[in-house]
Amino acid sequence: MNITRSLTHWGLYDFHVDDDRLVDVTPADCDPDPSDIGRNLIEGTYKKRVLTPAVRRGYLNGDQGKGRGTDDFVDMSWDEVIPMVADELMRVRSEHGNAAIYGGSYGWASAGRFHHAQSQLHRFLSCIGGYTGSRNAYSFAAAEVILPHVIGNYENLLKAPSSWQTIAGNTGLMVCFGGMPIRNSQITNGGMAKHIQRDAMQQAKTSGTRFINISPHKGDVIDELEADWYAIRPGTDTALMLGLAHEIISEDLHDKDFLENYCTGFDEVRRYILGETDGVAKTPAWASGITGIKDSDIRDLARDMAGSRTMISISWSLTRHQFGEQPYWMGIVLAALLGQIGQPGTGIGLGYGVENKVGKNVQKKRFGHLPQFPNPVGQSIPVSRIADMLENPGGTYRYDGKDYLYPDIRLIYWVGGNPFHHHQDLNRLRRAWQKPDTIICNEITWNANALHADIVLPAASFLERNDIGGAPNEDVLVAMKKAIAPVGESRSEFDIFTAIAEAMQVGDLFTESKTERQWLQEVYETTAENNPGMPDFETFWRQGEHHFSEPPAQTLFDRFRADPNEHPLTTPGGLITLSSKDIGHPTWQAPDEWLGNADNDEFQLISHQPATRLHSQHYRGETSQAALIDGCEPLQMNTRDAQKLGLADGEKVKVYNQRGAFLAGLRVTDQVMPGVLHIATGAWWQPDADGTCQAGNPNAVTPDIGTSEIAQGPSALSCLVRVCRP
Ligand SMILES: Nc1nc2c(c(=O)[nH]1)N[C@H]1C(S)=C(S)[C@@H](COP(=O)(O)OP(=O)(O)OC[C@H]3O[C@@H](n4cnc5c(=O)[nH]c(N)nc54)[C@H](O)[C@@H]3O)O[C@H]1N2
Ligand SMILES: Nc1nc2c(c(=O)[nH]1)N[C@H]1C(S)=C(S)[C@@H](COP(=O)(O)OP(=O)(O)OC[C@H]3O[C@@H](n4cnc5c(=O)[nH]c(N)nc54)[C@H](O)[C@@H]3O)O[C@H]1N2
Ligand SMILES: [Mo]
Repeated sequence: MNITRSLTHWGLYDFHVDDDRLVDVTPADCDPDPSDIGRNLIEGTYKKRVLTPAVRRGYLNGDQGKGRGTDDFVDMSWDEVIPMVADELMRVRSEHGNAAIYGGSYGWASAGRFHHAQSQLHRFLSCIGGYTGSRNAYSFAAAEVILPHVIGNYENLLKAPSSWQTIAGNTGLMVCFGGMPIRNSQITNGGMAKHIQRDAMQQAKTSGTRFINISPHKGDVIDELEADWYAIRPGTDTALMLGLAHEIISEDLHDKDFLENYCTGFDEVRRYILGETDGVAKTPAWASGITGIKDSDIRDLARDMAGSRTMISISWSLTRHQFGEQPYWMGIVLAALLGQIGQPGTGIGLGYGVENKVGKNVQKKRFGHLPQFPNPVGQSIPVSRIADMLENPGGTYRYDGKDYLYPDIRLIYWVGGNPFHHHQDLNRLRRAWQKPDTIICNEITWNANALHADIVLPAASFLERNDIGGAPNEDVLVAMKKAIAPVGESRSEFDIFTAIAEAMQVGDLFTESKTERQWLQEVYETTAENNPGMPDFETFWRQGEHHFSEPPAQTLFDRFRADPNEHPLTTPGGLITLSSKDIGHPTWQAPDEWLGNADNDEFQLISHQPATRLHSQHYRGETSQAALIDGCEPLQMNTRDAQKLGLADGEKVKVYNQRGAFLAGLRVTDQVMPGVLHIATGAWWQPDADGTCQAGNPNAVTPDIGTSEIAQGPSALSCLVRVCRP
């Protein structure tokens, strides 16, 4: 038995290998709260593996994409498939230009900084003349675009807000919009050695912080924190914030000095809140009618917030609604009214608990990575406008105040992400996916992503190659040593792109004549140059990991608070922009689909991150499978709703709307509010002949519309559905 330690997005583990087969996965001793997601790897590494290069039968017969998603595949050798890929890339490049190659390839891939799938793809595509890329993330695209206008550099606000250590002992009241579900803290992109969130939350509680959970789901804050639960209709937080602001202003509880010295544009927002510009005063009673929260509760909460040392936390999920820019903007207005931004334990932070790193003491380290060439095409689309782009070549779209044209995509190359898990309205995506001439992907497993491609190249998993892993705002750098031989004929990302680059006569440009080992040494040495006190490469590789010392606690915006002239924000005027001539001010806008316009038998479907896996990865693994009901993803429904529909816990149900349908296993509970359904994302999309997903992927029914013309982010959570027996 060999034990090899390696890193995943969900923690540091020992991989037990017997006769070149992974037989057990145990967490590293140093992790105080390890994640069970790791156990998925034992079976997940082998089940449904792509074992050889494979080409879709209809593609070989020239079916022009018609059979994508339904066809079978023909196994090929690497020697046959590499020239096929190289020739097709060269054909598209010469007939249509490099902009016709879509290499956006969004997705989480695996930990490891060298074989990182998208980095390898982007470097390779830049070597052959470039590609159309994507910008912003599914996670919080709306925030990425609005925050630079409002509060400047958004990175810290989203990923390194004031640390838990400043909350314990300083924060009287923590108001959590979207809660801070502990299931999500299992993850940090890039990996961590220690899960700190549960302990940090409990320490804050012990030191006297009171928690408020504003969410459609009671479980979004752990029971130990004894949070007061304000069940809110999804997508209406902006209205609640406006109601709170109205109460604070009309009771004269707002901090005029802060608004005067650190903000611009308060007067315009104030007039909107009080109803002077549109005749509608955004009173608590008004907000109550929209949010479903009692008028008196809104008034009490507003006074509590103004009378306490208050931290406002807003989960990233609020951005994944139509008009998802607004709650973040309005949340900043609310925090500005309280005037506590930049002081220890108070102000605003976006997404405590969303990933393990959020709320840690963070000093962002500079790590080495695979270097990139500039992309000669220099063009990208907002990440979740992919189906829109494929359907509308030459069409226009508006984004962040400007108009853009969609390119005409002829070839898609996808690695390290699963669009047939992550994109909205998958039936539309499947139709749009018929359009390009060719779709290539490197995949580990035969998931819906692989099944919708023409050419599938088998990728080795992180256990089957050497790499160096770590996240710059976490605590460890790990020598990710190969634990088993590549399964089947799979190859590492670097080997795959090296072979294609060589076939296209750009091998030396792509590899710089360096081996995997030489690249790893370079990645490591860049890291060591930027982080004093690290050993030399050979010692590091032998020792297997380097733990960084913990940086001091941080208070977000403390320097701006101390002297806004000396330390201005990166906004146009250096101050917090509550409103401006260019961008206006935050407003309440009703989404197209929400409980406010639902029919009696409609529900709002919330599709959240899964507790038992990372997105769709290792869906076939044991932790993920153990949580299913009769092979389907569990769907949470309120007890009253289930009684009304005559449905029982454990039953199989069908969830549907005009866009599609999926099956799920019913879980009846009082944790979710009436009118709302809660389901995890990530079940492998498996449509039957009618397009009903048999496994329970909610993106069978979610709407594929941009958040707004500001960010064009995904709006997965603004979604109405009905439920019946299948
Ligand atoms: N309805 C709804 N949809 C959502 C969301 C939601 O809240 N609701 N959330 C959205 C969010 S925030 C996100 S981030 C996305 C996540 O969406 P994705 O990041 O696309 O999801 P993953 O399942 O992590 O996809 C990673 C894929 O990469 C493959 N892979 C892993 N390592 C490697 C490698 O080394 N090489 C190659 N070639 N492949 C590899 C895995 O097999 C897997 O198929 O989903 C979004 N979709
Ligand atoms: N275990 C695990 N952890 C993960 C991931 C994973 O796949 N698995 N994915 C990671 C990724 S990529 C990301 S981006 C983050 C995402 O982190 P979040 O965006 O925080 O994730 P969600 O789980 O979608 O949403 C959190 C909660 O918000 C609530 N909510 C939804 N809509 C509303 C609303 O309109 N108003 C209010 N007040 N509440 C609402 C829901 O009840 C939900 O449980 O999670 C990360 N963590
Ligand atoms: Mo995400």
